[in-house]
Amino acid sequence: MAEIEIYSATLCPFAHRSRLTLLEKGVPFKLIEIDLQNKPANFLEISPYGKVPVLKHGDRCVWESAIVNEYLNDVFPEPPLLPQDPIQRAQARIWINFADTRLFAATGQLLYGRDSQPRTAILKELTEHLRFMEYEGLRKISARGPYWLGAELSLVDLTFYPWFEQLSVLEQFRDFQMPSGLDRLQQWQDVLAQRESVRSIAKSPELYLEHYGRLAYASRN
Ligand SMILES: N[C@@H](CCC(=O)N[C@@H](CS)C(=O)NCC(=O)O)C(=O)O
Repeated sequence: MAEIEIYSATLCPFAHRSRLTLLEKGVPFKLIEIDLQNKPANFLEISPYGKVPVLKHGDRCVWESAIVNEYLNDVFPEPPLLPQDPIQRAQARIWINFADTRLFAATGQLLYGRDSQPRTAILKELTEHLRFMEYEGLRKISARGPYWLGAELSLVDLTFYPWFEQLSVLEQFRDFQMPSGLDRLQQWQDVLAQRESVRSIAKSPELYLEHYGRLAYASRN
């Protein structure tokens, strides 16, 4: 089997999605940590967008975490991390797209935005996304769970989870408060937190706070 390398950054939630996928697939891989403040000179040859994650499989590279994860699911089909049924598969992809275009997009604006939108508006938007996830997602699709799509773990779980691990940053530096009453979301998070893959790369809230504080996100308060 061609060697697998994953280019990651210690606290990158997107890279964590792909590391979790590799771990859940039980695929051996080499982890290459990139210092994003001091990228290697040849980094663009591996990562044309200059970002992590990038998966190197043999001499080919794949980037963008959602695409990396689907690639891994295609090349290493066991255990399957997307449903076989086309409509359920489409729904899984809709949630993965929701994570990227709504939850993580609003979070990026909150952390790095340059005041194009008032903070209160973004905080409200983020709250609406989380309520949507609870009421249109978990409560409708998988009333009993424990995972996003029901009994089986999927790429949807691995895509969303890293956001929750970094919640302390939004609370501490951006006045975000998790809306109350999102019980299924909390249960789902608790189940994910217990998985071996998640535990093996989990970082503490303090570590995230220390890191983001050092990177001056805190000073844009
Ligand atoms: N849409 C991308 C986002 C990846 C991303 O934004 N990675 C950040 C780190 S968390 C990065 O590499 N930033 C470096 C840069 O933009 O220079 C994905 O899902 O892979």
